[in-house]
Amino acid sequence: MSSIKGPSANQYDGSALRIAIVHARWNETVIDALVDGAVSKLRKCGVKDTNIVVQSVPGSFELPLACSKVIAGSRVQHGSSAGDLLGLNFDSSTSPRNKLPIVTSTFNIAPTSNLVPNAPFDAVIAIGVLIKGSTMHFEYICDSVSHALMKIQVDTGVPVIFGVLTALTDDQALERAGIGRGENKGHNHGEDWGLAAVEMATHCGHWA
Ligand code: DLZ
Repeated sequence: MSSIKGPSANQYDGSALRIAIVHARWNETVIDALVDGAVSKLRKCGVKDTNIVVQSVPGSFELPLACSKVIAGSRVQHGSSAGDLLGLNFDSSTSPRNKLPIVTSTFNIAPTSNLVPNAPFDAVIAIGVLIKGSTMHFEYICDSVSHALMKIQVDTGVPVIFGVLTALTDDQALERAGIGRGENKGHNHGEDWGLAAVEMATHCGHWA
């Protein structure tokens, strides 16, 4: 019997949406697959490449601050470069995206040209991969990051999609990025996060 888990597949039109992806760089192979999955689903939903901004941070612990700055930075006035406005030294050259054909051919990740002040993001996808080690580090980061990301979306009203894998083993992480080592490659959860971003961004403004 096939699995009953997962969301039902509604289709949304993302052609008018602007979405940011903020990802950690720890566990890069898995991150790369998840970010690819999210970007490809955004595109399938019609989100334009110029309206997809990808930023990276060192680790998952840095995701909440970066998401919060990305949301705030896209709402401030014209006049400065986005990097200045964000107060973060984002550098797209450090993103794993740069190593993939998707980036070098068509995907515009340049943060300062893409982050248009006064063009707020309709949703942010926070992507990280936490894999349990031998200390309590994993538990502390999982707990603080999930609470902080929830608080940002509730406080700002901008949907923040929880794209943080909290895996007990390397294999769990690989399978949830669709690149499992066994016969079953698993499912790429990045695709679900892309779809969730478009759905939340589409509906969010209409619930008030
Ligand atoms: C330090 C650390 C460790 C041990 N493991 C991970 C991990 O599995 N996934 C991840 O995204 N980040 C990890 N980090 C880095 C922290 O998130 C953070 O970047 C550092 O503690 C600096 O604040």
